Amino acid sequence: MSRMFETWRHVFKLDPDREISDEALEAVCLSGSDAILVGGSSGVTYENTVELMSRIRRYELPCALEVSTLESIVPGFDLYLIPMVLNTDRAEWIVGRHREGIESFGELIPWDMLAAEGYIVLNPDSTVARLTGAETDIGAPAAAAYARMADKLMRLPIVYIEYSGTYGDLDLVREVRRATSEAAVFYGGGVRDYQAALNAARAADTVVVGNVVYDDLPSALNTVRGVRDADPA
Ligand code: 1GP
Repeated sequence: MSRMFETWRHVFKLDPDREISDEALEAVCLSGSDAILVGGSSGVTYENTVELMSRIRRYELPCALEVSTLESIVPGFDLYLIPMVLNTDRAEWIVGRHREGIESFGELIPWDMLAAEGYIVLNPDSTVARLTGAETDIGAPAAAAYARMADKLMRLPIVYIEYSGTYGDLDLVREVRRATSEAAVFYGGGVRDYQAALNAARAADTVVVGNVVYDDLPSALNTVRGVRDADPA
């Protein structure tokens, strides 16, 4: 398994189903962010994933695919992140689709380029929560228990606190981080400016910034500085 994500403090998540101009993409890729994560909860196809990957490939930073459907797995990324939703009772999102993928691709899977993410989905209004039937109404103790399970029992290398679309409870994120020892804690959701990024970076190992790229690019670029400023010089 690749552990290249362990050095990532700031990541931009780009959605293949959304338009981004060449100028905006260049600004994002030259922003000083540590990596680009390609992924989305709906409308992701092989074609739009190839297209976005090849545009990002003009730049030097690492580029990872967060696999959401079997049809959109494109070769050529540096890393493949495999989400497993922990707080759902729908097994297809924990192990079901994964089993199908392993059955279909079998020997072709480059295991050393994969890393699993234990997702804890916490915004009930997000597409990912609706899609996966996530039980979002859980408190910090339950989230920390999921994280500990991911870290200690399942040995997942990443725990991903997903508030997609809304800024989350950073006390919960801190509690999750305290509960894990090996896994990296990713935080994503509603990081839209410098201060939100700085605070999230103090709570999590890696901060994922998505939507604001499409709504307010200058503010999105400031999140890189926010995350940098969270660390002592
Ligand atoms: C989404 O966690 C990411 O998967 C980032 O969330 O789009 O709210 O920044 P936002």
